[in-house]
Amino acid sequence: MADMVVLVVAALFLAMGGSINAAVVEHTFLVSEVTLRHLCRDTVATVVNGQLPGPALEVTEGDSVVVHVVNQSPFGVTIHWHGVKQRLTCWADGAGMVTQCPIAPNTTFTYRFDVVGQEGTLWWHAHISTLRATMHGAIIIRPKSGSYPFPKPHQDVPIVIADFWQNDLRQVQKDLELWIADGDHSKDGPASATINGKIGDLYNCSGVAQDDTFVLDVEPGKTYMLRLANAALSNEYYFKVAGHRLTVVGSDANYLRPYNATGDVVAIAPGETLDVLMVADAPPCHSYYMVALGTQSPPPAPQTATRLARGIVRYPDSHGEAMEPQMPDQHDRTTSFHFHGNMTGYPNNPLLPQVRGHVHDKFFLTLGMGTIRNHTVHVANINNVSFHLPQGRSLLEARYHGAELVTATEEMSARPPLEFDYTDPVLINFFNRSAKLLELEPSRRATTMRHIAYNSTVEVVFQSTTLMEDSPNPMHLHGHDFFVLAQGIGNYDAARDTASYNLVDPPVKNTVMVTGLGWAAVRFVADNPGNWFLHCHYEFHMGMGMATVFEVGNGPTPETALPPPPADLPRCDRSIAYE
Ligand SMILES: *[C@@H]1O[C@H](CO)[C@@H](O)[C@H](O)[C@H]1NC(C)=O
Ligand SMILES: *[C@@H]1O[C@H](CO)[C@@H](O)[C@H](O)[C@H]1NC(C)=O
Ligand SMILES: *[C@@H]1O[C@H](CO)[C@@H](O)[C@H](O)[C@H]1NC(C)=O
Ligand SMILES: *[C@@H]1O[C@H](CO)[C@@H](O)[C@H](O)[C@H]1NC(C)=O
Ligand SMILES: *[C@@H]1O[C@H](CO)[C@@H](O)[C@H](O)[C@H]1NC(C)=O
Ligand SMILES: *[C@@H]1O[C@H](CO)[C@@H](O)[C@H](O)[C@H]1NC(C)=O
Ligand SMILES: *[C@@H]1O[C@H](CO)[C@@H](O)[C@H](O)[C@H]1NC(C)=O
Ligand SMILES: *[C@@H]1O[C@H](CO)[C@@H](O)[C@H](O)[C@H]1NC(C)=O
Ligand SMILES: [Cu+2]
Repeated sequence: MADMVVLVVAALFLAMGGSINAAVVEHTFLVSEVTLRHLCRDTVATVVNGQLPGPALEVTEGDSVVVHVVNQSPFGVTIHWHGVKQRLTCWADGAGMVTQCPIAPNTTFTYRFDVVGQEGTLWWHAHISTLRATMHGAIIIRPKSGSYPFPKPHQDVPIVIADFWQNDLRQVQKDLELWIADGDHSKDGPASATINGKIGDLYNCSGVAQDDTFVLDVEPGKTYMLRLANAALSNEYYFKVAGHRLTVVGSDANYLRPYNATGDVVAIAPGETLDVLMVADAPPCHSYYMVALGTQSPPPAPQTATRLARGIVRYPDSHGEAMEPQMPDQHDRTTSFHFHGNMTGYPNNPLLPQVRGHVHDKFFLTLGMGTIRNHTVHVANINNVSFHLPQGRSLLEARYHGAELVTATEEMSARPPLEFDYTDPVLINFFNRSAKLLELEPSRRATTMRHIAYNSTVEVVFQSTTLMEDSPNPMHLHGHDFFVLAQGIGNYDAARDTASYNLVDPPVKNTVMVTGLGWAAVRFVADNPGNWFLHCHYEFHMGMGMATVFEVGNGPTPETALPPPPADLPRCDRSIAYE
């Protein structure tokens, strides 16, 4: 295990209008394999600095971040700074084969970027293959002024929800690329959920309870800011603390108008973050479980074992059994839909006037599953095309150097090729496929991209489909935040649904949870040149092709154009295994 090297170097930047203070936050991320012992078994995992979760990046808004990644693992790796806007630093976005080739074993690469105009919680994770299961950590961004739009909390508490796998994840990934539709996948699943890397107290090893529990010690009367991130590969989670009110004040490093979560339960999709205030005002003679419960679609969708992790909120005088919270049902979709629907932002966002004005590009994107090779191999897709990563060179390098790719790219269509009843329940059952499903499921693979002119206002309506399953889709865009204008159940109808758009105070997010039987509408301003991945944050949907890329053009001036790549950008070496 290597020690984390953290240097905070004060630096003075001369800006046009005078001088401002900003710091450089510098870390070394040593990537290596460690053996974790959980549930009676040793599991080899690729981690950063010997830790799971990895080190938290703590910055003040306006800081510069420098992270030296030293790869001592046997795999090519990249690290994505999820939600960091990366203005003019697309090269540091870390999306494998989209913005860079992987950092080869025994080599290093330094990520350099600024964190500007965002406050709250984000997270970082590996963005190549399934390595993010064990390579992830929180990013905490504090306001430069020291003041929040709510009373300053007593303490920050990062809460990273994830899942713990005992399968060989590289094999799981390979299986995805050739997912045999009728194969046996019952063993493909995490062994448990985790809170801050700990599996809790619900699992036994040879009949002996494991006690590996995250404990938050609180002082009565104080307010705690729970900084939640969902790093799980595959599940949305409900999170609740027995006996405590949860007030939501931010998400995806944007402030929200504070609201009390109905039933004091919050819903967090993979990729999402939430800032939640919790006042330690419960009777201090008890301790209280915090529970993270994975959700899943009801049958006929295939069922997995319940995913559940517990931590404890402990008061100085706690004794006896901890109190348990009443959780929603794991099949409950309504609580999540309303939880997300209750988010509103602040009306003073500088991009809102542009978002209210003329929309240059409108996309209607269907999200679903399909098959290739005469119904035998399962894929996920957007507008009926399953995204295929390019080989040998990243999309951004191909663009920058004007080079051809081995695999040609094609323009992603603005609308799906066919109109059908996207949320028809007859399509869900893939164990016993209807004639309609057999007709609609054939899909194909391609590397799709869509060119967007600099400074365009873009609208994307995401429509989940019930093709072979009715799971929700947490859609994540790199390099930009978007305004979530509306969501609904059933099939989107522009004539009817644009009337429901919130153009007054929409929440600003980088990940939108698109409900399984419905749609969500977002808009953003394409003010950041680069090649930006747009994908579902369910690892398996992404791995199976539910993705595409927005290629945002350069602006008219050097200050609005993508600069050259850093000198140490990893070389694309075809001999390196990218999985
Ligand atoms: C990386 O370096 C180590 C130690 O020198 C060596 O054992 C290993 O084979 C190297 N790995 C690769 C892929 O070159
Ligand atoms: C663990 O053991 C306890 C006590 O024997 C039992 O009540 C519980 O159901 C077991 N849990 C699991 C996940 O096997
Ligand atoms: C949340 O609930 C508390 C206690 O009931 C109340 O004092 C507070 O005003 C509520 N906050 C919001 C934003 O509704
Ligand atoms: C907000 O939550 C409440 C209670 O769950 C729900 O009735 C309401 O429909 C939600 N609002 C939106 C816009 O989803
Ligand atoms: C596709 O699969 C069906 C059913 O297994 C089979 O009858 C048919 O011949 C196959 N078609 C092709 C072109 O391979
Ligand atoms: C498959 O579905 C059809 C109707 O859609 C039904 O008649 C048949 O019994 C189902 N078969 C099985 C094995 O469930
Ligand atoms: C997708 O395209 C294929 C081939 O063109 C077609 O057979 C299939 O019905 C389409 N499905 C959907 C959902 O658009
Ligand atoms: C972007 O577009 C808006 C609205 O059309 C315009 O006001 C603004 O000046 C443009 N910004 C740049 C940098 O081109
Ligand atoms: Cu998805």
